[in-house]
Amino acid sequence: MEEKWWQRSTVYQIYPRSFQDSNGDGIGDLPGITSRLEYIRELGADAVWLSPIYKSPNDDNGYDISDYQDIMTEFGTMADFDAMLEKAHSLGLKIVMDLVVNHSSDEHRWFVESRSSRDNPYRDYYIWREGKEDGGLPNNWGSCFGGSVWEYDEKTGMYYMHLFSKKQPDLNWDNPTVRDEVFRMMDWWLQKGIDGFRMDVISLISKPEGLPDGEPEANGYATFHLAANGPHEHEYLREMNRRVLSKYDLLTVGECAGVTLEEARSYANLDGSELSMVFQFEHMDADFDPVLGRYAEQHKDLPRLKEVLSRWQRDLEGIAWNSLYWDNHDQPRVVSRYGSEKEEYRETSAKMLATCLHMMQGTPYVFQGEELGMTNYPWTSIDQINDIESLGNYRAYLAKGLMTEEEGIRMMRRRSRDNARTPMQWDATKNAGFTTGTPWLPVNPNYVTVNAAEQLARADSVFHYYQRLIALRKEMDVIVWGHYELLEPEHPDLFVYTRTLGEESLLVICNFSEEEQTYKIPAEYRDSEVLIANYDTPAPAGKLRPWETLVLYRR
Ligand code: TEU
Ligand code: CA
Repeated sequence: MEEKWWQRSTVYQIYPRSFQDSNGDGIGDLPGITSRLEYIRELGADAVWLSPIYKSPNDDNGYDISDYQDIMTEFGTMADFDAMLEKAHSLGLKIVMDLVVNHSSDEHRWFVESRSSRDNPYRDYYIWREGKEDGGLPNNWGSCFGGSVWEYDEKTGMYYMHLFSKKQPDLNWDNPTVRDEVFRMMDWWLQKGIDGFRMDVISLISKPEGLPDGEPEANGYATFHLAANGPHEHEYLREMNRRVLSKYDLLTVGECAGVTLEEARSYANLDGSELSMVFQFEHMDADFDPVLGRYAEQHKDLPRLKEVLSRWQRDLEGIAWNSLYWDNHDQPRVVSRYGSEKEEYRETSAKMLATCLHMMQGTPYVFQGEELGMTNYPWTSIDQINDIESLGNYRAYLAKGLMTEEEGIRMMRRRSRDNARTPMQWDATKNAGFTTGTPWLPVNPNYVTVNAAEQLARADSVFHYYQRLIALRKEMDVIVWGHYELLEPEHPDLFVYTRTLGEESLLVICNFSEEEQTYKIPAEYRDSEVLIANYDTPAPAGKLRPWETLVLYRR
């Protein structure tokens, strides 16, 4: 099969609000991004995924769009966008836009029309239902952000569905006019010259027939994931592909909440009939509490994490394409999650985690600041939190008596999406060089030591380590195409795997712990070249040091 450009690429994700402010209002913006594109080029990434920059009232920081063909006021103008796109292309960087079309903002003119009367022509653009006979809600699904997915609208006496906030009403994809509108809008952006789409919760667009109740969870509601992989999902994506995507050479990645491996083989099939790849969540769930889910004490379970990642490696090979990620704007920082925040180990563990992911098959995604080993924020009060999901769930859990305030704050430190959204740490000057004003979210106090300027100036920094990993993928077919095999599946602290392509093979060894581990390198790799490692001296025979990683290459 002919190689696609995105199969050897690494994507850098920007959360625009937190990347670079250019005018001192404390909010990142498009001119700010433009001024930092060289930095991304320096890292070696091939493409940038921009979280939403469209017009939005910012109930969910841009994931609630009120005009798909205009720019968010705080971020700049369409002229700023065009300048950014041009600069990116001149540097050889592709631009992948976030496409949020499972829902719009309630301030989008479609919804303003839709809610105005039962027979408005836009009524059927959204999902309206009557309450149950007994006066109950149309069904028992719970929103991702806490509470029901149904909001009662006085004006017309019916409920509309919102899988996310009530300011994010779900679009009705079963209405062909909605699909026409969305496809036309996508084409408009593609005509501008963008290089792909990251499709927000695209797995949720086809709702199941009859919207049946589900089994309630600890919070009293059935999961909104009941809407995942619905009856017309693949039909709609194939239609999108046929009518829009197939006309261009794009990177498309579907964010697929609730996706199974079986489903992914269809979404991300190498035949190109739907999308290039998906973001799956199974490995993100591997440390969740079995009952309380993600807002509970984490359970590091390396055998489980290995099982999940290895299964995706194995079962998509030759059939579909993987995306590889630890961090994004919805996840706590991976160093705080699976590595160490301790100063003596932070960088070592960040490099280990990077190696573990970047030696796998798929397209790696690096979220802003991950390449510096940025960590979670030490939140001390709920008042510091901005994220709608964190606030909604915090309130819901407290109201249900599932946790105390103190436990709630501890959960925010472990889990809040705002851990990923604190401003990018550029240098050691005030506000980490992010803004001259007051940043919209606080800057992590560790910016004085953890920042890009310091790391660019130091050869053994996390930044330069990522740079090497990204360059290796460019040079080595075995990283792109090698067959994956997991070794030591049951080991509680070591993640070890091989990649093999013809005569070439890699042995990837990762110590996911602060303890020294005993490990005997398999005989066939004893004299192999060290491709990359996070210690600059060889490990003592039969041992691995805290958070150690090394990749051995043999041919
Ligand atoms: O997230 C979708 C999603 O599935 C959530 O469950 C997400 O994984 C959760 O917040 C993790 O804790 C997407 C966007 O990435 C997110 O930022 C938006 O808030 C959401 O859709 C609604 O558009
Ligand atoms: Ca600004």
